[in-house]
Amino acid sequence: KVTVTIDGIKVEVPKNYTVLQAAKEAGVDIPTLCYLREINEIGACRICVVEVQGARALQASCVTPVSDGMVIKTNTPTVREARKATLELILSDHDKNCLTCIRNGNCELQTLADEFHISGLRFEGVRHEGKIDDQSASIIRDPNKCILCRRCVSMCSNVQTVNAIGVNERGFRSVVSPIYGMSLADSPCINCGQCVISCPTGALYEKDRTQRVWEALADPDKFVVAQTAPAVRAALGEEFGLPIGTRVTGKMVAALKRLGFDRVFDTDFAADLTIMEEGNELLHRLKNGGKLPLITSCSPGWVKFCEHYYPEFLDNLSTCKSPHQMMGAIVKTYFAEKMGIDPKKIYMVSIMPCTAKKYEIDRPEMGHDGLRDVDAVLTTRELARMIKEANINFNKLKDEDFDDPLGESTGAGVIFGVTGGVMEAALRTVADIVEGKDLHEFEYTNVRGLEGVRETTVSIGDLNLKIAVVNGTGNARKLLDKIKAGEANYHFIEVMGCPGGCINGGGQPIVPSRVKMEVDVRALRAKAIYEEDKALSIRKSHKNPQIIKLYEEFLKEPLGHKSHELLHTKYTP
Ligand code: HC0
Repeated sequence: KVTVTIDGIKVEVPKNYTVLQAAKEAGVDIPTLCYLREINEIGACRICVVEVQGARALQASCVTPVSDGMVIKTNTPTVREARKATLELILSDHDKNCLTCIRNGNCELQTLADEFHISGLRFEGVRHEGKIDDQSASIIRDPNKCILCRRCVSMCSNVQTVNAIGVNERGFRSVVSPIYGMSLADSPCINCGQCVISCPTGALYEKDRTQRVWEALADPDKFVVAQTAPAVRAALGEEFGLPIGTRVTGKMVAALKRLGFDRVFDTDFAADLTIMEEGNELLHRLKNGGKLPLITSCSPGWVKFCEHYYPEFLDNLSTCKSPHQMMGAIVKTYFAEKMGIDPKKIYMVSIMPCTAKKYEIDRPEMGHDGLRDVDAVLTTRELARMIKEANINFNKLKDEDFDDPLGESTGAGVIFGVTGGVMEAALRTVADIVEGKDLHEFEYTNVRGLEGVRETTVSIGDLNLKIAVVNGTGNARKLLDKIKAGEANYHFIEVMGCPGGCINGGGQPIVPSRVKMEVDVRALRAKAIYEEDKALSIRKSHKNPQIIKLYEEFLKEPLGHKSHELLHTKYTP
């Protein structure tokens, strides 16, 4: 430990701390901009500068290590003036159309400009005029809003190891983009959107489909169906000022009904359906010498990562479509038939915490009989936008239930939203099938947690299943490299493309860096998911009465003919 004095306050902190961390400990806030805890700690923007006694120049607190006896001042005229000048220089080359910016009200640059009382701009000079890249199915890049903080680059390269974007050119001409100025659509971008939720400004954002959905809702010839992903309910409330980790399932359903959706179904139901298919796929592969490890394929960012970087593992991917695609296929067949609706009139909208789902629905595999399984994907943020636009007082809504029959779901379905959830849901069902009974012990807490890679062995009957759970494609890369090197082997692996799983998807509410410094957003949202699991009376997918009915009335059996036609696909290099 070392002792430092910050603004006259003495604190004892570990000696590997930075000045920024020590200040936090002392209760002193230092403004930051390029800083993103544990992801981008590079001291590039110099908003966080402080005076360190004895040092010749101001020091960037996010990268300056503490030393014993250090005396730091965070609020002197020199410090304030330096920070203000930096901010004004950034603003001098920034598109300042804040009122029409997607991040208006949730922009870290705007917040700082307000806090620093920027009332005029001293510097006006040459400005960048970059071209907006809107070719990707998921993500739009606006270089005119980019402040070169590199948060997105660190996320894309160091955490996700996708390396789709980097800093190109040098000096004033520097630009964050894919190489050779190509579009994100032509780059190895996996559409995970982690860059979007890392961006402090409006330089990266999702391809907004709210207008398309408004048009569908207004079309009397369309039967518009919504489905909501497991993780949306654990985060949507944040857009309306509710604390991180507030569950808003009932309000979310009520809001969707107010918006005019003809039916509101639950992707959790389809997650239960996925477990029926994928659990049996695992048992089938184990029994018949199929390709192992079986690797989950419900995260479209992960699937694209696998296609780009590890095509030799494509046969390992589960052939199950992701749950929301399965839902679309079932709505446009089973449900349409039951209701006597022409499937061509059904407009299927998936509300997802994910930007990659926007890309997934356009994949050629994801349709049948000339119809797309899903017609539009809205992120959690876009749904919030629609609710606000419709002037619905979200927080005052009374809880409502999902519609029948595809709104019924289990605790196993809801935990899909957090890393480890698909694995646990699958184990709950596989164990019952193998043991031939309704087991009372079905919480697999050893597959829970937010560590990047978790490995364990689970004994079920005669089976000793070696399993791994991975979140974030950077961790998937590590694990696959180990398998390739013959250093590890498994029967079943769950991979989610985003760190923490869908709760931290690229379509979720954007939490400012300064809040992420204080709390683990992922842990809070995960808690909400596990609470919902506990609150549900049925917690195993195969016990879902509507799933049982779907098989009786339509699919007949898992991995059967109809399932293959509608619910499965294949990924080829
Ligand atoms: Fe997920 Fe899903 S759990 S990918 O993480 O499998 O996005 O929430 O909707 O489809 O169910 C995201 C979340 C989903 C799907 C489900 C899966």
